[in-house]
Amino acid sequence: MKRTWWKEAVIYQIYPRSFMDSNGDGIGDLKGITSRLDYLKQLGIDVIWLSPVYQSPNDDNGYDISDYQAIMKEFGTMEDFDEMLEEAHKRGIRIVMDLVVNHTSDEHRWFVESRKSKDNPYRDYYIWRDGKEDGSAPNNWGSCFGGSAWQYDDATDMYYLHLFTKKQADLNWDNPKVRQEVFDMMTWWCEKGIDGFRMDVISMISKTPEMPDGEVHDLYGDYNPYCVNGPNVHKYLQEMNEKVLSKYDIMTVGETPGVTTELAKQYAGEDTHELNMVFQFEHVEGNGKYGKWTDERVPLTNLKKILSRWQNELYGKAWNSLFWDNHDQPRAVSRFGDDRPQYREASAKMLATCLHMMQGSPYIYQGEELGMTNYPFQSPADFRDVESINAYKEWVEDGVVSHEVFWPCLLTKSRDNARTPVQWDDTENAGFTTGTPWIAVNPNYKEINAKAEMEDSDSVFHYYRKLIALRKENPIMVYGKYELLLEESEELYVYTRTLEEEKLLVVCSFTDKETEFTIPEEFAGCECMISNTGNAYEGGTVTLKPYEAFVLHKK
Ligand code: TEU
Ligand code: CA
Repeated sequence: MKRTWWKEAVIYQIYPRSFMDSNGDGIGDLKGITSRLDYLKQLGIDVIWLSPVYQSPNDDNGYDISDYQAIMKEFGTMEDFDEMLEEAHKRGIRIVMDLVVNHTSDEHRWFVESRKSKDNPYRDYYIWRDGKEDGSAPNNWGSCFGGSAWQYDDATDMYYLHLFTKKQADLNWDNPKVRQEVFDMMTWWCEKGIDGFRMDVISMISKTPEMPDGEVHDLYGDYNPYCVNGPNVHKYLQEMNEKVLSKYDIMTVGETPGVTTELAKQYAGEDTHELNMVFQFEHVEGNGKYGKWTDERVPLTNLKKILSRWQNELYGKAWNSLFWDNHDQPRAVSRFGDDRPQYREASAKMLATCLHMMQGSPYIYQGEELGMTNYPFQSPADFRDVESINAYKEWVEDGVVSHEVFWPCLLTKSRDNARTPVQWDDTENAGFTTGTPWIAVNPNYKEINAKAEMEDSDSVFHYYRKLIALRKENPIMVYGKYELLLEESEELYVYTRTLEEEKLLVVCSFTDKETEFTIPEEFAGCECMISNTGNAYEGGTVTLKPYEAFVLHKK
């Protein structure tokens, strides 16, 4: 397996709107990020993945871009960006940009032109179709954020495709001019000195031209078989690699909903010349009752099965990303751990251990390193996210399910859980802003905040710092081969990593009960690399505390 810097890197995701506000308007911004680079340096991360900072009308918080070469006014200026990049580089931190090119905002210059007339030079930049004979949408596809995936447009009496909101029009990647525009824009950013791209829904850029009706699972027809991993996606990524990516020493990660391990070997294969790594979603989706909405947990055995399959099948062939949460997911500790006060810290550290010891590049979502939790939403008016707002309307207000049934699902899975401001200290608004925050601050900021955790050597923050530092000293964490033990256990996630003579035993308890565990013979007397309890074990059968985690190192 080739050794590369991006396999060894730990990546920290910043959702700028909620990270740090520098000017009191309640919205996080670039100067805010620059002011916290020393914090990130102390944590020890190598790379920042910056969620979109481009000009945008913010229908989907920047994932609807109206100018790829301008900075969103609320976030600052291009000078602020350059300063942030320079200051990050000074500290040895790289910056990876979010590249959202499956769609643009309907306010992007290309779309403004495209919708004007059927013979506009930009017409074919987007996906236009005639309605059915009765005037209804071209097919039954539903958009990811509710409603039809087609929007009727008066000017030319045709529909355009939007897999996300109607202000996010899908680009037509089959048009070579579109590809060239995107590649030129990417080159422009690379020349500026950025360090890579996280590519939004890149598995969805190539659509099956026929576009038949999809199977109806819940409210609308499913576009997935016709839009995800479409016919030309690999061809287009290879072209992008040849024309742009291969010219720079950058990191690329494809956000690839619907990717399988087989396909990952193509998207992110060692020698396939597409991307460096993928984000796969199997462990964070799939058990929804109403579309993605559910309040149920995935059983640990399922989680292990999924993660282990990814570990084993990609080994030596392709590279994966590791994550428990991001800006689209609930908070890790609330979802996979236990956010009750007596268990929050232990379970947050346990989850970190479990993830960072696996093979792949670990991603930390802002606030995860503090063990930040889901938000206690009280009413639908608390939500800011277009997905949550639309879902409530479509499922509850339109009478599909009752408020009582749907509400716990929204609470559990709303993306806004991840989007409340980072809790910096115990002053008003958690030190995020001196103004009124655009989304409420979690009321638990007096207990959970960066300042308090930096002062406490036993905090979740310092545990993450230690894990990140260990990765730098122990190539086995990056390159060792994974093997799952105790497949059937619903309480314990135990695995080993092996690199030549060296071996790690990773033991993680996912339960609030004490559990018995027998340390395999070969690890008896081995050094403890990290532990969230401070317990030291010689070997034999031991009683683990709730959410205990430790790693033994055989050299
Ligand atoms: O998300 C795409 C994606 O995979 C969605 O299906 C995601 O699961 C969604 O948030 C459903 O809960 C990316 C971005 O990460 C997301 O923030 C954007 O809203 C979306 O693309 C459109 O650009
Ligand atoms: Ca601001």
